[in-house]
Amino acid sequence: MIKTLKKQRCIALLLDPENYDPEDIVHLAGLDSHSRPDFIFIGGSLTSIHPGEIIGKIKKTTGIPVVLFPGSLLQLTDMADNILLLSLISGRNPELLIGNHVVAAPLLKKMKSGIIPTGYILINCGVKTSVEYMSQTEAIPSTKTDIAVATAMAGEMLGLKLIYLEAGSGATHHVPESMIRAVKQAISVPLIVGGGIRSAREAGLVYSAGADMIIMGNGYEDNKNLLGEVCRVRDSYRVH
Ligand code: 1GP
Repeated sequence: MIKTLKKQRCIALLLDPENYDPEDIVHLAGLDSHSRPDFIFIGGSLTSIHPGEIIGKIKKTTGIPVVLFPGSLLQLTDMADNILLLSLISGRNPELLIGNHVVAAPLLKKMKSGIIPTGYILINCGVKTSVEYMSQTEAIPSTKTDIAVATAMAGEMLGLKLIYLEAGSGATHHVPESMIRAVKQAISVPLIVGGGIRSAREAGLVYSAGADMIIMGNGYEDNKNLLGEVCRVRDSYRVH
């Protein structure tokens, strides 16, 4: 995934196993290349359904690469092409900075999925989101660009291969463009941005601020046509 992100702008569709609808897979399998996401992220805050089986079905039916975006250790599986090894570097919860990684390391070592060490940075964009509550951390205020920049820089210096600026699922607005722009200028690893992107216009603003990939979750669940519209915006940012 990192190689692809270094080459071109991308979009990932986030599916939560808790809201799994087999119709989504049928819909995704029928899309042409101009309306298909580059990746499907699977993950969520709660786990009553293990993502492994769903990932297998998505890969077989759609051929789209799947990335595990684990909400907790309970969701680990090697069915995905890649696993984001998330370090919640905006927070100060030691379990999410190193504790869970120690528990998971022996299992991850045996897995065949590519591990992507990821600096996960929560930005407060209007509401307290599930991830902020569940992680028992405080998100960086959306006005504190300097703190977000320093956090992303520290993540890269620690060796993380990807920075994820996250407004959180259901955020009232996406991460501000000024913050995206400043973070992008300060790092050389790919930057992904998600949370609160609800229209093709907003996707365009986030790309134009410098996001290498945007993540869309609720927007797709509410309106399946939005995916095609956002993919067209993505394509307009690709060099032809
Ligand atoms: C959440 O960034 C993702 O982790 C997607 O957020 O559901 O608001 O699109 P939305």
